[in-house]
Parts: sequence; structure tokens; C-alpha cells
Amino acid sequence: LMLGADLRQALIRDEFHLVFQPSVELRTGRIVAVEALIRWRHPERGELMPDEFVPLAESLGLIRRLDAWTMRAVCNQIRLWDQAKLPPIRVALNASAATFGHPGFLDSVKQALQASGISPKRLLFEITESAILRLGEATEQTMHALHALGIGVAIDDFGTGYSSLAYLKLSGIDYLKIDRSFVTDLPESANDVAIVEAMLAIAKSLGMCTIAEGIENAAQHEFLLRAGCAEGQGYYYSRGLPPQELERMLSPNPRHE
Ligand code: G
Ligand code: G
Ligand code: MN
Ligand code: NA
Repeated sequence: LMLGADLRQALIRDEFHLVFQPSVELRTGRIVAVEALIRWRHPERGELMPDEFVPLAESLGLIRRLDAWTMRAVCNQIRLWDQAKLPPIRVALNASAATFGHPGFLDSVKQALQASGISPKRLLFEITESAILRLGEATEQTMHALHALGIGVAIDDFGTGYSSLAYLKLSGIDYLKIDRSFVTDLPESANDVAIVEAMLAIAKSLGMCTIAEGIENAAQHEFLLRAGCAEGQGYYYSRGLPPQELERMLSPNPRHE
């Protein structure tokens, strides 16, 4: 496939960049975190979204290199924001199963932390349910080790995997990200209301923090706030932003002084 050959070239030519989607504390509206999302600036096709090349990278065995690029870029960005004295927000990044499950993963994380000098508390790894299921026992050790390093671990797209709830017993899960498919029809859908309330109750009793994805309007925001969800992400607050735009949002705004 053409795009596959381009992807190998892109890793060499460094054609990727990150956008950062804010995660907002629902109670205060404050930006407390961002999720780093990879983009590919293809020389002919223009800006490509991850669903157009992440599955391809996975099938071509290139995803570990891509995720390593993301990790380095995230650590560098955090270091630059620290130097610019921006608020020390958390930065979430996505890791595919092949990345998370690789025996060299923890060492590469430690190396990236050491090279950048950033605090592990600033990082949060997002991993999908299906990845956890696929990886089995090694996952628990990896999640536990990340947690022990001070790095956060989130279950991404929660509720969409074909799994049981058994993996919730694994230690080291700090956040549940409620998939946007459950958020879209809030608060009108009685089923989604029931499901989301149950998810929030499980998270609460397991001591996990909650982030709802795909919030697009005030009614969804209000419902989730009242239901006790801690954080939200979605176009209602912001799309993924280039670093300079995010910096403007995080810097004190002189017009309000
Ligand atoms: O950018 P967009 O909002 O379209 O992201 C879609 C999905 O692509 C994300 O939910 C995430 O699962 C995946 N994704 C984004 N960036 C990365 C990355 O750096 N590595 C991996 N493995 N997946 C990513
Ligand atoms: O990690 P994950 O696969 O969940 O990445 C988030 C994806 O959801 C990205 O592709 C992002 O562009 C998209 N997204 C983020 N906020 C919204 C939203 O409010 N509505 C919709 N439809 N998509 C969103
Ligand atoms: Mn994610
Ligand atoms: Na998600």
C-alpha cells in the first residue's frame, strides 16, 4: 500500500505533530489536563487524522516507533511549558497495545523521563479496554509499574470493549474515560443516563477519577456535573489545539485583570 511506504518515510522525515485537547474540571471549568493527539502532515494529502494511519502503523509493525515519537514529543513539550512557567497541567497520551505490551516499554518511558527531566506526575497513559484484554497478565505489571513511577493510567473508551468488568480489579488504574458514544445522547436517552450513572458509581467506589469524552453542549455538561463526573473533554470546551493556542488559553488573560 502506498500510504504504508509513506509512513516509513514520515518517521524518518519527522512529518508528525501533536495537538492538545483540554480536559476541564467540570465544577470549575478550569483546564486541568490535555490529551496529546497525533497528526500527520502528509506532503501530498495534507493533514491526516490518527484513524487514517494509526491502524496502518499497527499492522505494519511501526506503531512502537510512532508511539515513541509521541512520548518524546510530549516530554519535550512539557519541558518547554515548564520553562515558560505555564500551569503544571497533566498531559495524557495514547499508547497502542503493541507499545504498552512490549517488554522494553517501561525502560523507554524511564528514558524519556530522564532525558527531559520532567516529573512523572505530569504524564497519563491512556490504554483501551481491548488492549488490556489482549495483553493479559503482563498488563497488570506494566500498569502497576507506571503507577509506582507516579505516572497516571487511564482506561480509554471505557464501555466499548468486548470485555467483562474483571480487569477493573487490576491495580494501578487511576482514571476511567467514559466513551463519547454514551455521552452523545445525554440527557435525553434514559439508557445512556442509567449506563453513565452506573459507570460513575463503579469508578467512585473503586477510587478512580472520571473523565467524560465528547461533550458538545451545555445540557451534557450540566448532566455530567450533577451526576458527579470529575472532568470533561469535548468540542463544548475545545477541540485539539496547537501548542501556541493552548498556551494562550492557559496564560493569564490581561483583559480580565
Ligand atoms: O485525534 P483524534 O481525536 O481523531 O484521535 C483519535 C484516536 O487516535 C484517539 O482516540 C487515540 O486512540 C488515537 N491516537 C491519537 N494519538 C495517538 C498516538 O500518539 N498513538 C496512538 N497509538 N494512538 C493515538
Ligand atoms: O483517545 P480518543 O480516541 O478518544 O480520541 C478522541 C477523539 O475524539 C479524537 O478523534 C477527537 O478529535 C474526537 N473528539 C474530541 N472531542 C469530540 C467531541 O466533542 N465530539 C466528537 N464528535 N468528537 C470529539
Ligand atoms: Mn484517548
Ligand atoms: Na477515547
